[in-house]
Amino acid sequence: MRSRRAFKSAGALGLLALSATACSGQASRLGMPVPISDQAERMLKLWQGSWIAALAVGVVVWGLIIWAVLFHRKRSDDLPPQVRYNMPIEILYTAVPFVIIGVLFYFTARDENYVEKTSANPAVTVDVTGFQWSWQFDYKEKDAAGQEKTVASVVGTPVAPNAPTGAKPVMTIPSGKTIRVRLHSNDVIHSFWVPALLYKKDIMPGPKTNEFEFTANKTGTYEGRCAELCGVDHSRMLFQLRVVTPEQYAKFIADSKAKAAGGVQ
Ligand SMILES: [Cu+2]
Repeated sequence: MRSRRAFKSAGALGLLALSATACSGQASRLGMPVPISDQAERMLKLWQGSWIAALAVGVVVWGLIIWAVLFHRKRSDDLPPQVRYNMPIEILYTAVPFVIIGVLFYFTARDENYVEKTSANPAVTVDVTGFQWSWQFDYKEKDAAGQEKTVASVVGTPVAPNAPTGAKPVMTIPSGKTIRVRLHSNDVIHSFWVPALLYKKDIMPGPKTNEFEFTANKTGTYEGRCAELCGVDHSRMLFQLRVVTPEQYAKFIADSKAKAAGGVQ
Protein backbone atom coordinates (compact mmCIF):
# COMPACT_ATOMS: atom_id res chain seq x y z
CA MET A 1 0.00 0.00 0.00
CA ARG A 2 2.72 2.40 1.02
CA SER A 3 4.66 1.72 -2.15
CA ARG A 4 1.57 2.40 -4.26
CA ARG A 5 1.18 5.79 -2.60
CA ALA A 6 4.89 6.56 -3.23
CA PHE A 7 4.35 5.63 -6.88
CA LYS A 8 1.41 8.02 -7.16
CA SER A 9 3.20 10.97 -5.55
CA ALA A 10 6.27 10.43 -7.73
CA GLY A 11 4.01 10.56 -10.78
CA ALA A 12 2.31 13.74 -9.55
CA LEU A 13 5.68 15.40 -8.94
CA GLY A 14 6.83 14.46 -12.46
CA LEU A 15 3.66 15.91 -14.00
CA LEU A 16 4.09 19.12 -12.00
CA ALA A 17 7.71 19.49 -13.18
CA LEU A 18 6.65 18.88 -16.80
CA SER A 19 3.83 21.44 -16.74
CA ALA A 20 6.03 24.03 -15.00
CA THR A 21 8.57 23.66 -17.82
CA ALA A 22 5.92 23.93 -20.52
CA CYS A 23 4.66 27.23 -19.08
CA SER A 24 7.79 29.30 -19.60
CA GLY A 25 8.73 30.12 -23.21
CA GLN A 26 12.45 29.83 -22.65
CA ALA A 27 12.17 26.30 -21.27
CA SER A 28 9.75 25.20 -23.99
CA ARG A 29 12.42 26.05 -26.60
CA LEU A 30 14.68 23.51 -24.84
CA GLY A 31 17.88 25.53 -25.13
CA MET A 32 17.24 27.03 -28.57
CA PRO A 33 17.25 30.80 -29.16
CA VAL A 34 14.11 32.65 -30.31
CA PRO A 35 13.78 31.74 -34.01
CA ILE A 36 13.73 34.70 -36.45
CA SER A 37 12.99 33.00 -39.78
CA ASP A 38 10.31 30.71 -41.21
CA GLN A 39 12.92 27.99 -41.57
CA ALA A 40 14.15 28.44 -37.98
CA GLU A 41 10.59 28.12 -36.67
CA ARG A 42 10.23 24.82 -38.52
CA MET A 43 13.51 23.57 -37.04
CA LEU A 44 12.44 24.57 -33.54
CA LYS A 45 9.26 22.51 -33.98
CA LEU A 46 11.32 19.51 -35.11
CA TRP A 47 13.55 19.93 -32.05
CA GLN A 48 10.56 20.17 -29.69
CA GLY A 49 8.80 17.22 -31.37
CA SER A 50 11.93 15.07 -31.01
CA TRP A 51 12.07 15.95 -27.32
CA ILE A 52 8.42 15.04 -26.84
CA ALA A 53 9.05 11.68 -28.55
CA ALA A 54 12.16 11.11 -26.39
CA LEU A 55 10.25 12.06 -23.24
CA ALA A 56 7.39 9.71 -24.13
CA VAL A 57 9.87 6.85 -24.50
CA GLY A 58 11.54 7.98 -21.27
CA VAL A 59 8.27 8.01 -19.33
CA VAL A 60 7.50 4.42 -20.44
CA VAL A 61 11.03 3.24 -19.53
CA TRP A 62 11.11 5.09 -16.19
CA GLY A 63 7.62 3.80 -15.42
CA LEU A 64 8.71 0.21 -16.06
CA ILE A 65 11.84 0.68 -13.94
CA ILE A 66 9.88 2.19 -11.04
CA TRP A 67 7.22 -0.52 -11.36
CA ALA A 68 9.90 -3.24 -11.21
CA VAL A 69 11.66 -1.55 -8.29
CA LEU A 70 8.47 -1.07 -6.27
CA PHE A 71 6.51 -4.23 -7.00
CA HIS A 72 9.17 -6.84 -7.80
CA ARG A 73 11.65 -6.43 -5.01
CA LYS A 74 13.45 -9.45 -3.60
CA ARG A 75 11.12 -10.75 -0.91
CA SER A 76 12.65 -14.14 -0.16
CA ASP A 77 15.55 -16.32 -1.19
CA ASP A 78 13.34 -18.30 -3.59
CA LEU A 79 14.25 -17.90 -7.23
CA PRO A 80 11.58 -16.00 -9.17
CA PRO A 81 9.81 -17.97 -11.95
CA GLN A 82 12.38 -18.65 -14.69
CA VAL A 83 10.98 -17.83 -18.15
CA ARG A 84 12.52 -17.42 -21.57
CA TYR A 85 11.43 -16.62 -25.12
CA ASN A 86 8.30 -14.53 -24.82
CA MET A 87 7.68 -14.18 -28.55
CA PRO A 88 5.11 -11.33 -28.53
CA ILE A 89 7.34 -9.22 -26.28
CA GLU A 90 10.46 -9.93 -28.35
CA ILE A 91 8.68 -8.96 -31.55
CA LEU A 92 7.35 -5.82 -29.84
CA TYR A 93 10.72 -4.55 -28.68
CA THR A 94 12.27 -5.27 -32.06
CA ALA A 95 9.48 -3.56 -34.00
CA VAL A 96 8.91 -0.53 -31.75
CA PRO A 97 12.44 0.97 -32.21
CA PHE A 98 12.00 0.69 -35.99
CA VAL A 99 8.70 2.56 -35.75
CA ILE A 100 10.34 5.28 -33.59
CA ILE A 101 13.25 5.64 -36.03
CA GLY A 102 10.84 5.68 -38.98
CA VAL A 103 8.77 8.51 -37.47
CA LEU A 104 11.85 10.58 -36.54
CA PHE A 105 13.30 9.98 -40.02
CA TYR A 106 10.11 11.07 -41.75
CA PHE A 107 9.87 14.41 -39.93
CA THR A 108 13.62 15.08 -40.20
CA ALA A 109 13.63 14.43 -43.97
CA ARG A 110 10.47 16.51 -44.48
CA ASP A 111 11.85 19.52 -42.56
CA GLU A 112 15.33 19.22 -44.04
CA ASN A 113 13.83 19.42 -47.53
CA TYR A 114 11.89 22.52 -46.49
CA VAL A 115 14.90 24.25 -44.91
CA GLU A 116 17.30 23.42 -47.78
CA LYS A 117 14.85 24.38 -50.52
CA THR A 118 16.10 27.10 -52.88
CA SER A 119 13.97 29.18 -55.21
CA ALA A 120 14.50 30.27 -58.80
CA ASN A 121 14.25 33.99 -58.06
CA PRO A 122 15.23 35.01 -54.53
CA ALA A 123 14.49 38.68 -53.66
CA VAL A 124 18.00 39.31 -52.35
CA THR A 125 21.27 37.53 -53.13
CA VAL A 126 24.28 38.03 -50.88
CA ASP A 127 27.73 36.62 -51.59
CA VAL A 128 29.25 35.95 -48.19
CA THR A 129 33.01 35.49 -48.15
CA GLY A 130 34.62 34.14 -45.00
CA PHE A 131 38.33 34.88 -44.70
CA GLN A 132 40.95 34.72 -41.97
CA TRP A 133 39.50 36.36 -39.85
CA SER A 134 36.40 38.26 -40.81
CA TRP A 135 33.59 38.51 -43.31
CA GLN A 136 32.72 40.24 -46.56
CA PHE A 137 29.14 40.76 -47.69
CA ASP A 138 28.53 41.53 -51.37
CA TYR A 139 24.98 42.33 -52.44
CA LYS A 140 24.20 41.22 -55.98
CA GLU A 141 21.64 42.52 -58.44
CA LYS A 142 20.98 41.62 -62.05
CA ASP A 143 21.09 44.48 -64.57
CA ALA A 144 18.84 44.77 -67.64
CA ALA A 145 21.07 42.38 -69.59
CA GLY A 146 20.76 39.78 -66.82
CA GLN A 147 24.39 40.33 -65.81
CA GLU A 148 25.08 40.16 -62.07
CA LYS A 149 26.80 43.10 -60.43
CA THR A 150 27.70 44.10 -56.88
CA VAL A 151 25.51 46.93 -55.60
CA ALA A 152 26.84 47.12 -52.05
CA SER A 153 29.80 45.69 -50.22
CA VAL A 154 30.77 45.40 -46.57
CA VAL A 155 34.24 44.22 -45.49
CA GLY A 156 34.94 43.49 -41.84
CA THR A 157 38.03 43.22 -39.67
CA PRO A 158 38.64 40.84 -36.72
CA VAL A 159 36.98 42.11 -33.54
CA ALA A 160 36.92 41.21 -29.87
CA PRO A 161 33.62 39.83 -28.52
CA ASN A 162 33.19 42.93 -26.32
CA ALA A 163 33.95 45.33 -29.19
CA PRO A 164 31.77 48.46 -29.26
CA THR A 165 28.66 48.48 -31.46
CA GLY A 166 29.62 49.22 -35.01
CA ALA A 167 32.95 47.41 -34.88
CA LYS A 168 31.51 44.18 -36.23
CA PRO A 169 30.68 43.88 -39.94
CA VAL A 170 26.92 43.95 -40.46
CA MET A 171 24.90 41.93 -42.96
CA THR A 172 21.70 43.88 -43.64
CA ILE A 173 18.67 42.10 -45.05
CA PRO A 174 14.95 42.87 -45.44
CA SER A 175 12.32 40.95 -43.48
CA GLY A 176 9.62 38.96 -45.27
CA LYS A 177 11.78 38.42 -48.38
CA THR A 178 13.62 35.36 -49.64
CA ILE A 179 17.35 35.79 -48.99
CA ARG A 180 19.84 33.66 -50.89
CA VAL A 181 23.21 33.31 -49.17
CA ARG A 182 26.11 32.03 -51.27
CA LEU A 183 29.16 31.03 -49.25
CA HIS A 184 32.72 31.57 -50.50
CA SER A 185 36.21 31.19 -49.06
CA ASN A 186 39.65 31.78 -50.55
CA ASP A 187 41.65 30.31 -47.71
CA VAL A 188 40.36 27.63 -45.33
CA ILE A 189 37.01 26.15 -44.27
CA HIS A 190 34.82 28.53 -42.26
CA SER A 191 31.25 28.14 -41.12
CA PHE A 192 28.49 30.75 -41.33
CA TRP A 193 26.47 30.67 -38.13
CA VAL A 194 23.67 32.90 -36.85
CA PRO A 195 22.24 31.17 -33.77
CA ALA A 196 18.88 32.98 -34.17
CA LEU A 197 18.50 31.32 -37.60
CA LEU A 198 19.00 27.93 -35.92
CA TYR A 199 21.26 27.20 -38.86
CA LYS A 200 24.89 27.05 -39.85
CA LYS A 201 26.64 25.99 -43.00
CA ASP A 202 30.27 25.29 -43.87
CA ILE A 203 32.09 27.54 -46.31
CA MET A 204 34.36 25.53 -48.58
CA PRO A 205 37.36 26.93 -50.43
CA GLY A 206 37.57 25.86 -54.06
CA PRO A 207 34.87 25.43 -56.65
CA LYS A 208 32.14 24.23 -54.27
CA THR A 209 29.77 27.07 -53.35
CA ASN A 210 27.40 26.17 -50.54
CA GLU A 211 24.10 28.01 -50.63
CA PHE A 212 20.97 28.36 -48.57
CA GLU A 213 17.88 30.52 -48.38
CA PHE A 214 15.83 31.91 -45.55
CA THR A 215 12.99 34.34 -44.93
CA ALA A 216 13.44 36.42 -41.79
CA ASN A 217 10.23 37.40 -40.00
CA LYS A 218 11.51 39.48 -37.06
CA THR A 219 13.38 42.75 -37.41
CA GLY A 220 16.34 43.34 -35.11
CA THR A 221 20.08 42.78 -34.79
CA TYR A 222 21.38 39.27 -34.21
CA GLU A 223 24.86 37.97 -33.50
CA GLY A 224 26.72 35.79 -35.98
CA ARG A 225 30.07 34.06 -35.92
CA CYS A 226 32.34 31.51 -37.57
CA ALA A 227 31.65 28.01 -36.28
CA GLU A 228 34.67 26.21 -37.74
CA LEU A 229 38.06 26.53 -36.04
CA CYS A 230 39.92 28.34 -38.83
CA GLY A 231 43.09 29.70 -37.27
CA VAL A 232 44.49 31.77 -34.44
CA ASP A 233 41.91 34.58 -34.62
CA HIS A 234 38.89 32.36 -35.27
CA SER A 235 37.18 33.67 -32.12
CA ARG A 236 37.34 37.24 -33.46
CA MET A 237 35.47 36.31 -36.64
CA LEU A 238 32.24 37.96 -35.53
CA PHE A 239 29.48 39.74 -37.42
CA GLN A 240 25.90 40.87 -37.01
CA LEU A 241 22.79 40.10 -39.01
CA ARG A 242 20.51 43.13 -39.13
CA VAL A 243 16.95 42.43 -40.24
CA VAL A 244 15.22 45.64 -41.36
CA THR A 245 11.98 46.52 -43.16
CA PRO A 246 12.03 46.31 -46.99
CA GLU A 247 11.93 50.15 -47.14
CA GLN A 248 14.98 50.46 -44.89
CA TYR A 249 16.75 47.85 -46.99
CA ALA A 250 15.97 49.71 -50.23
CA LYS A 251 17.45 52.84 -48.64
CA PHE A 252 20.57 50.92 -47.57
CA ILE A 253 21.13 49.74 -51.16
CA ALA A 254 20.34 53.19 -52.62
CA ASP A 255 22.81 54.83 -50.20
CA SER A 256 25.54 52.33 -51.15
CA LYS A 257 24.89 52.93 -54.85
CA ALA A 258 25.05 56.73 -54.30
CA LYS A 259 28.28 56.37 -52.36
CA ALA A 260 29.82 54.19 -55.08
CA ALA A 261 28.74 56.70 -57.77
CA GLY A 262 30.23 59.53 -55.70
CA GLY A 263 33.50 57.64 -55.36
CA VAL A 264 33.90 57.30 -59.14
CA GLN A 265 33.85 61.05 -59.80
CU1 LIG B 1 36.44 31.10 -39.71
